[in-house]
Amino acid sequence: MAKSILILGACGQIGTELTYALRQKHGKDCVVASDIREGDATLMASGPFELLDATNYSALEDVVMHYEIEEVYLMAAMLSATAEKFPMRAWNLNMNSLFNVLNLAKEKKISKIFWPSSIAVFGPNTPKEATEQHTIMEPSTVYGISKQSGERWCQYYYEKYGVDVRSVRYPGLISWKTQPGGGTTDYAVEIYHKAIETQTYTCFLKKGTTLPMMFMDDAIKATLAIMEAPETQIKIRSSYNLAAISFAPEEIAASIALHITNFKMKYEPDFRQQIADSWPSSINDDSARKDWGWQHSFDLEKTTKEMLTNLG
Ligand code: AKB
Repeated sequence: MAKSILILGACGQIGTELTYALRQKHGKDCVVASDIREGDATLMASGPFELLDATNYSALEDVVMHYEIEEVYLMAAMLSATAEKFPMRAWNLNMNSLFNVLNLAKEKKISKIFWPSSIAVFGPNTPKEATEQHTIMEPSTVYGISKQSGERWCQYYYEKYGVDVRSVRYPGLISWKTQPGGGTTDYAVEIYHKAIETQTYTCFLKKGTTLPMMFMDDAIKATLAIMEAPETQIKIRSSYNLAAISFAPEEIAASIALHITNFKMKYEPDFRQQIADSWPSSINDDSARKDWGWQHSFDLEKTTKEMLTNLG
């Protein structure tokens, strides 16, 4: 029998594409999308949708019981830049939604969880290059603190209660279907929109700020792969390092200029520079590659081509 899946935060940058991918794989009626507000017309027409606040345990439990949900993908979160402005709101959203799904699994109302962590779990004292799976963390942002705490709780629920929770540390994600909101790596999406609209972009990070990034198709592929892997292959229950490409603003600008020859970039770093400076510039994801066969497909050139073709 087909399994029932619930996506929390289905209208966001990752949630939208995850909803389409899971519906294609399992059939549209098996995948319930939910968010605190409705998504665009295409998403709303693609299958069942519930207005749902992931921090409201009883509303969440009602939806889970009504649809006999087995798997939950918790994509609702406040990202790094917005979380610095609203620390308590970020903490409440990011932690309470996670506790709600972990407790549903502890009570055997659902059987599997996907929860995304982030490169934001690392901090200024973390070695920057090829950052290892297990290393100094000490995140210095509200978002990073919530993701690191979340990782500890995932591991705890797995060890104490046998909760099957799986997670990857997403790098910055580049996509054209839905815009990101409130992140530090968002510049790597905005730049394509502005390049097409005005052939100019003012970057809020300075030259030389190299960050780990990934095209959305790869992120979705990783998410489906870790969730489908046999339980014995999941050896890390906090969250797996996950990597594809790393680049600085001037490198993405150069890759755009190969297609839009009059493209010009200016730099006006703001408060997000400090967040970016606290994160690694590249990630070692050997464990994900070894344990469940992770492989990325998109380099920067291929990403730029996809973005410009689909947005143009
Ligand atoms: C952000 O910039 O906050 C996110 C992330 C790296 O988790 N994209």
